[in-house]
Amino acid sequence: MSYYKISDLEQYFKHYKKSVREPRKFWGKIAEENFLWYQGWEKVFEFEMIKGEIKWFLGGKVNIVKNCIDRHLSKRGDKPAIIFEPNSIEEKEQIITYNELYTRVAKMANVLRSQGVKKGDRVCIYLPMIPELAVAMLACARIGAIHSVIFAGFSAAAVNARVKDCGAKMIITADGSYRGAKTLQLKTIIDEAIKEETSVEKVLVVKRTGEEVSMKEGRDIWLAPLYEEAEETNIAEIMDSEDPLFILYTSGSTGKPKGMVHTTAGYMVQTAYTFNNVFHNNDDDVFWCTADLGWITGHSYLLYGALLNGATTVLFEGIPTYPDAGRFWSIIDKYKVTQFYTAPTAIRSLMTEDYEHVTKHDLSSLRVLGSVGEPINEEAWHWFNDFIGKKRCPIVDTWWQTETGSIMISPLAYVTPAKPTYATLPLPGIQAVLMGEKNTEITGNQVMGSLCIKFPWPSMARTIWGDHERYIKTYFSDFPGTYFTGDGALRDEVGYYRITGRTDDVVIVSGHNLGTAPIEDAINQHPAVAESAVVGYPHEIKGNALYGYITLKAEGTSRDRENVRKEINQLITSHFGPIGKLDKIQFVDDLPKTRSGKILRRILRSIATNEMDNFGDTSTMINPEVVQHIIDNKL
Ligand code: 6R9
Repeated sequence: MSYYKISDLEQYFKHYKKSVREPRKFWGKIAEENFLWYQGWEKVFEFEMIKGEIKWFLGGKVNIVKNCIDRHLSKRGDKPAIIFEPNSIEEKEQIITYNELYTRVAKMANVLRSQGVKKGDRVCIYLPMIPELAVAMLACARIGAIHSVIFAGFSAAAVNARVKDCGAKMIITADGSYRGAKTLQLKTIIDEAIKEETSVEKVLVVKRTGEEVSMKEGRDIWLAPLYEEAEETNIAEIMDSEDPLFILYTSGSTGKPKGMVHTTAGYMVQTAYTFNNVFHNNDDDVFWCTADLGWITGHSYLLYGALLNGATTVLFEGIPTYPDAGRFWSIIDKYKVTQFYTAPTAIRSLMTEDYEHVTKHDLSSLRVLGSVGEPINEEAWHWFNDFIGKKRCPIVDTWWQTETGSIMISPLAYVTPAKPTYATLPLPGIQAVLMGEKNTEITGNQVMGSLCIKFPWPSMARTIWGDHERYIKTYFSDFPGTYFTGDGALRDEVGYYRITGRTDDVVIVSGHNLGTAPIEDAINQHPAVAESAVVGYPHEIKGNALYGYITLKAEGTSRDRENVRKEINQLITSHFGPIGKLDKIQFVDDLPKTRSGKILRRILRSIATNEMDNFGDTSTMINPEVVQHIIDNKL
């Protein structure tokens, strides 16, 4: 019996039960049968949740890049590993086979070693979505250096905070990057970020745009001449299962970002396993995840999960609207993409565009659609299903986090059923529970609570870099004995989970707990509405009342605002009764968002409650200019 691929619903339940009853056997077998180890482990896991101490595959020796590349070479050497689609449609794509990827990674690894990078050193990577980014991550992992990718849109201050926090020895960057019609100067931002003394000894610069850059003697080096000279083979470092693989920063609601530390073997085993099952992976597939490699979704599925399974993965440098709003659909057509994995924010924005952008392209290669990052509202779900998947592609609404490393709750394409706005069932190995006050588990169905996981899983982040106390406090203290996700969820009559948003997005109106995500979902069904965000603010009588920030579709802006207001509240009433009605509705041009597309409800809540002097950590915001505009027009 192999547990690596689930074939049908019945088997899903069997595997799930096995994973709960005999987790050692379940994960042990998956790890043993599907990966290359230098040396097997002595113990599958060991943990103490209260102390946030979790270890998997103890004593095992492994290198994740040997598993991503080397072991595929005999069978799949000529198969495309990475398809690179540049920002400009004038520039030619690159089809990088597994053989070619081996050579590129080996050369880059040799360059890094020649520049003094050793096992355990931290390397920050600040690169656009070009092959060098993937290659740099893999090269670090190959030699045991800990990569920390910083999204190449972050400000100098945000880079500075991250570089300092992890004590990076090297930064890998580029002269500049292309984003749609714009060019950004990356090297200048790095210069600014490390203008004062930091731990950084070397800055390795990739040439991309041909921008003029200043090179600091002794610190800054061009990659190209070193890379040309580098040897084409490389001996990988032998890593312990629990050696750190990477640090990835995720924003905290207050204070400084958290450097989540992921380790080698558990991360490898579970990203591979979930990729294979959630996306119904077949050998001739072309997988496309639109997330940037600077996010966990890019790490786990665009890169590691895909390569671990020997799949072909698309790396797209540009943006969905350049040169026109049909770019995504043209890429699907061009490479005959079979799995398309994107975010609700992208879907919501593309569905407001002319439908001709879609119909111009042949999307018949698609087999699976995926969504991640935020609750997907019903309207977006149906548009995705009807117009992109033509009702023949299962949609996997995948719930997970930077901290969880891999997908936790999601339909499995062609195996378990989907239900709009529901992440549905936990994957085998994931013991999801809903917790209520006083640390009690809420059992039964048709209930709501704080989403926790009561048993460890292999790809859990092991700590916050340099701050284990904060790790314990954030994830293991609210509901001792479990991992607390920070999200609220409800479980329906058949046991499917629906994520209702962060628990701080729950508003108590006249004593009723209202999750804001389902209310937004109702609002978004209004034909004039593009996007919405609902937050609570104090109210004399009700305790709290609801404040909605709403953007309208292009054709919606000409409609009478008062009517739209009324209709929105009628819609909400029809779903939740009058309790869910918004007391205030402000129409805005845009909502503040993180660079990965999440609506920053925290900021909107501060505005609604008049606490505008402290917005917390705003370094991840992509459009700070909209905030002032919203404040100026506040109701
Ligand atoms: C993978 C990723 C994690 C938070 C998470 C939750 C929200 C992610 C979701 C979802 C509803 C989904 N989230 N996927 N909410 N449905 N399918 O996004 O990681 O950037 O760390 O964010 O995103 O609130 O707790 P990360």
